[in-house]
Amino acid sequence: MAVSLKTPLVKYRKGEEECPLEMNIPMVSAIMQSVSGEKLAIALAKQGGVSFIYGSQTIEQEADMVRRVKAYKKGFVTSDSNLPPEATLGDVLDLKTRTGHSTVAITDDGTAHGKLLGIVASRDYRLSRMTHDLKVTEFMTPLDKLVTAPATTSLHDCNDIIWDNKINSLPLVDEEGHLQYMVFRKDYDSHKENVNELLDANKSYVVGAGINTRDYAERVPALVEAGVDVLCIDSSEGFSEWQSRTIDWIREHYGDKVKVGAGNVVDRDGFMFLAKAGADFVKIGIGGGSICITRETKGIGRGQATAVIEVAKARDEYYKETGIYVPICSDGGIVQDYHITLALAMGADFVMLGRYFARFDESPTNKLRVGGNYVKEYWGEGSNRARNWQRYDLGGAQKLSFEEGVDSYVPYAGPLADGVQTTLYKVRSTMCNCGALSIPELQEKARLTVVSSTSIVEGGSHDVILKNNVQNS
Ligand code: MZP
Repeated sequence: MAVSLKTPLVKYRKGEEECPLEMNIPMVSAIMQSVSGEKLAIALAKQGGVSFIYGSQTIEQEADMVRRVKAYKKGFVTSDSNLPPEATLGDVLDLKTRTGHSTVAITDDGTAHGKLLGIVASRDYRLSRMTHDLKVTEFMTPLDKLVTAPATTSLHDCNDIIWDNKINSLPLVDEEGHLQYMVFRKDYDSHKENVNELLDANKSYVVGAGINTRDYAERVPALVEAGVDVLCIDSSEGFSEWQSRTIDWIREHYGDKVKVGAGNVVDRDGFMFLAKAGADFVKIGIGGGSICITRETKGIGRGQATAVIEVAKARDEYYKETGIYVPICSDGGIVQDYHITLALAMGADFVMLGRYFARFDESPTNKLRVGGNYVKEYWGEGSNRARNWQRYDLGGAQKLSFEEGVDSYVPYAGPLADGVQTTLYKVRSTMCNCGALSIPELQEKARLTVVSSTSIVEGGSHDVILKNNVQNS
């Protein structure tokens, strides 16, 4: 399907300039301890989205996480048995990815959909699969001939490796300097530039990070120094002078170079306030998160769809007035995959998800077996477990006075890449149904209609006995 899910992450003068930071998919991960660690950030960036590393940790810890994501080299796609035997250099791949890989395909854009430039294989791979995929083995030569660099060579040293034109190989080592993979080139010379560009150029994945309105004067410089690409003020209530002051401080010290989103708001006034304050994007949502009990405890918030529709109108109005397009993010409450498409159709430029990403292998929480099923832990930033008082602080005491979030389990869902790819197939498919090949086209063409609860029941399977539910006696 030739559907583009490209979307802007930060504001720009639409029609006059390119957006300085775009995403290939409209998904970002929530600024939460139980969601956005470095592993998830790398896995999501590989799919074209962006993680916001959680801010409810020390400045040093957060900056270190950002640094490690940025140190990870772009251009590698993990794959294994799904590598098509007929793959040759230059092919466009659509690889299914999974962990425990034994081969890595190097593609020109670092995603599974890019052009195949080379293949990295582990020792195991060679032993177990060499005889099966003859075409793949064309990229390989016997292992003993491949060790052309000292075992201490690190990825960063690729520049210095003297290529042996006969075998066209490059050893890659792990963090401790042990040889892990070899890069093989079939006809190195004709692809030299591509390979050099990927392995010598310091391409890294885009990563975001959460900040708060208290310690920004220390946290922002540390994150910028670590290489962060975009920041977001993480707060349950964004329509506040504290956010405006935080943005002012960033503009004063970094001008427009440091990108910062703000939120959360739920109406036109909130959006206008943050847009005028200089936010690079605005996040929408109060009380709709799966782990959130803000509405129950404080009685504030708004239905997510109502909030997104109103804020999207305000964004368009602001663009007409100023020529500046400030992207908006629908944050929280996504349960079904189609909720993402709905949020986009209602006007969101991208969505932020917590529960969704917490379910995957790469989230930083424990995988447990509960009642015969695998689950992962997932807790709110307003829970006693996270104790993120800065997110809920409105200028009072420096503590979490009462809980606004719960500690919970979510069903385990395997590797992120598989989950995200399935979700996006569905999003693209719905877009095709609406005759839309891009997100702006979806927003223009989709027809939204209010449905009754009877219609929702009708929309699922009904009045049949599902075979899966029949107990064998
Ligand atoms: P969800 O994707 O799990 O439905 O919602 C995730 C969002 O809930 C986060 O991005 C954040 O805005 C919000 N959140 C995080 N912690 C809490 C809480 O403890 C919360 N109340 O509402």
